[in-house]
Amino acid sequence: MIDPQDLANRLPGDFVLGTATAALQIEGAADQRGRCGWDDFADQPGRIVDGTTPAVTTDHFHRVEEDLELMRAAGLDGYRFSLSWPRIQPDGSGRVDEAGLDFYDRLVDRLLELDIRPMATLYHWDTPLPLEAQGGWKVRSTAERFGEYAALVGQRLGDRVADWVTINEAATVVMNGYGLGVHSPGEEQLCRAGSVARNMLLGHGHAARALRSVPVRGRIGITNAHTPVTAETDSKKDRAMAGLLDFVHNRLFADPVLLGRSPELPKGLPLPTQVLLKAVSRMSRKDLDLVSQPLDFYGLNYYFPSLVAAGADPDGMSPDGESEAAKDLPFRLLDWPDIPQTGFGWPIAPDGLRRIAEEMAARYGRRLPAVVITEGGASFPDEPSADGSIDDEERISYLARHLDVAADLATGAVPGFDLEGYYVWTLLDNWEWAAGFTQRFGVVHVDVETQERTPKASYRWLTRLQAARR
Ligand code: IFM
Repeated sequence: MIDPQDLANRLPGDFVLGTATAALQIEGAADQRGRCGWDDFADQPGRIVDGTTPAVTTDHFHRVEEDLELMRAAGLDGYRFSLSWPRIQPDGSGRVDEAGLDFYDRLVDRLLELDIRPMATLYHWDTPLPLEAQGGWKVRSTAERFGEYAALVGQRLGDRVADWVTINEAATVVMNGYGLGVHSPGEEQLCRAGSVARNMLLGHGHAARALRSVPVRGRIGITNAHTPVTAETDSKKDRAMAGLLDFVHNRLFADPVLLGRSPELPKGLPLPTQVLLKAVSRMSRKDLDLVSQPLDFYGLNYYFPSLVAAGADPDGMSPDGESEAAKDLPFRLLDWPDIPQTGFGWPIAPDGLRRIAEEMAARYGRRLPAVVITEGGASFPDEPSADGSIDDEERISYLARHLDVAADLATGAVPGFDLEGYYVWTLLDNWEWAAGFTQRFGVVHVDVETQERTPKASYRWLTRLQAARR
């Protein structure tokens, strides 16, 4: 077990250690915001494993002071939260709900009072329902609406938010939401993947430009989830499919944003796959200029590495659930032999983080700005013991081992990859999208019946680590 004191000695003094959350996963108070695509999705029978909805979740909207106190008491340096677009702009355009904006205004003020660095994500998957009804990210106009929303939020919070993330994990939205249908809006249209990705890239571009022109005082970045990809065998087919997954997760968004050019399709892809990615592989110069404005930091979410083989899973299993469309994918993901897994079945492999750092430094060189790990964490079936305590040793080990690699990356282990911080996913056991409350990622347990918060052993470990750093 890694000693918190040892880790504390190795993390630079200005390294930001915080927790990350997303509005729809914790806020609740659905009666005080507009509806979003996920509200409709969750209302459809069978979509969410345990039948729960985002209506109440952890009721953070009403318990924000209690949750801030948890952060303060742990001595956390930063807090990454997302702004609920439908709480601020219920129709996704035009009218602003001032009460919604007030909530975030107060949140930012309180964070600053507590000396916790505020990082605000503009879009963490809660597309306002009226926009979703008009085509969501399938249509270019959503990108423009997103830019307008970014501008109005920037005007209100731009003097105090330290870091802005435009979009969180666009690849997950493209694949799970529009391609495989296991997330909102539940569409199984893999053929749309290229145009949805292009529109989300444009959304990022419009938002970054809007924030710059306000101008906001904080730094601007984007967050993508990256996974190092390994082919099961050295066969041509397996290698081509590893290239495809690498393209989707590691380059589809990062290449246009950081290099200002369309990502090059890997060699050996079957023709239908090339066709469906056409929209993004042939973006116009004007679009690429919008998308590739210089960023102040790059947000990296790292959870696990991927092992890939050619050929669809005959049962239609995608990593995030069953999907008819997954039977049309030209690849499937495999379990890693001999690597322990989280509750979600994700392999626990801190070395994958080092590999991603090496790959990114090699590919982007000087175009890679400072990096912040905007999410990392693990779900485990934590159950309170008889005395009410929750001893989540596996999560402590997960965090310690990943922070150990982070400490190396923050001190020059991979030249060109300058790591500035790590945000633990997540503070509270939250509503884990299609998994509802069946996957618990929090360092604080939440009883969803009573809303009682119980810090787990991992929360106390983080507290000790932060105390040791001071
Ligand atoms: O809960 C999600 C989060 O919303 C996006 N990144 C991955 C997390 C764990 O699945």
